Amino acid sequence: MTKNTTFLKDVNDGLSQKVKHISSKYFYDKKGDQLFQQIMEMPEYYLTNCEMEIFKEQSEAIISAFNINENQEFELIELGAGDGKKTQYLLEKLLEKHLKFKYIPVDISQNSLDVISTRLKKIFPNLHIEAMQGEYFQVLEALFQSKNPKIILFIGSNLGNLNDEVAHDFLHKLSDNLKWGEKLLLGLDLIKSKNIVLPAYNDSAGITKAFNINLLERINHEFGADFNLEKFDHFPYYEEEEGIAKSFLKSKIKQSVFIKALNKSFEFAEGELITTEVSRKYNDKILNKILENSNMEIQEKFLDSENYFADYILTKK
Ligand code: AVI
Repeated sequence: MTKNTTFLKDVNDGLSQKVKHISSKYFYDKKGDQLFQQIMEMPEYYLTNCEMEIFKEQSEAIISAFNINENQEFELIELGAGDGKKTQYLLEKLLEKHLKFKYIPVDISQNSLDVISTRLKKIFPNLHIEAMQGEYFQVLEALFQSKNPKIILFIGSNLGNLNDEVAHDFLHKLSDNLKWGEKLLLGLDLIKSKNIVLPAYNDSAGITKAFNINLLERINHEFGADFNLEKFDHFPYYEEEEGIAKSFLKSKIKQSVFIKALNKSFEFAEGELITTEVSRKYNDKILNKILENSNMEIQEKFLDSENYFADYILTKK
């Protein structure tokens, strides 16, 4: 199946359910990538600044925790690399130390990979970089072909966009591929109060709204659908006890939407929701539960000054 037919099938399946949903992995077309870049600049979206601070201030300590053998070339693999602006601090320090490594950014978006490769080659002419396009689950095998030791970066709380079961399966699969002592640097947003989390998913400039609605625009473009973008609202939700920020698209009226590529109409009641994203927030207990029996354990945790965000170093046992 091509990427596009999988997307079409997922749209059909998701909109045919009693509780409608479309996966957030489809947010990231070219416009979606740009909107996400803008979200990261929003004052309400604290995640990026907090993790940036950790990388800026604590890269030296993070590298120590990696326990790198200076005589051995290793691979630094970044899953969901995005724009690489945080990783830049780590790369700078690794290069300063003349450590031998290849940086492999992996992303679903070829566009993001092109941007990151061009930018990093300009800043670090000596950096050995080899980008890989694909979805995390699908590229794992290809990534573990080489015998060199690996350090995996999975930052930006990207894990949070997977529900707990999928996150569990993913980390277990990743762990199965790691050798004893190899590390995973896992950046996770921590559970905190609603008055901080909710605005991050509902910025006053309306960028997150545009990011969510762009999913419908994408379906219009790619599959000849007639979603009226004015007739859907961005609806964010967060409760601290649950610790999961959720985004929905809410139908403002009772309406019918035709998708040409499926030759099918879908009915929406007034106020009906389409789930488009979950962004889980974590604490040690939740992470340990997900890691149960994975043969990976928390070795160290780096926090920002507000204690909003954590970069965990996990070690394979
Ligand atoms: C990529 N991911 C970790 C972001 C998040 O916070 O869940 C995506 C995002 N969705 C809305 N704003 C940002």
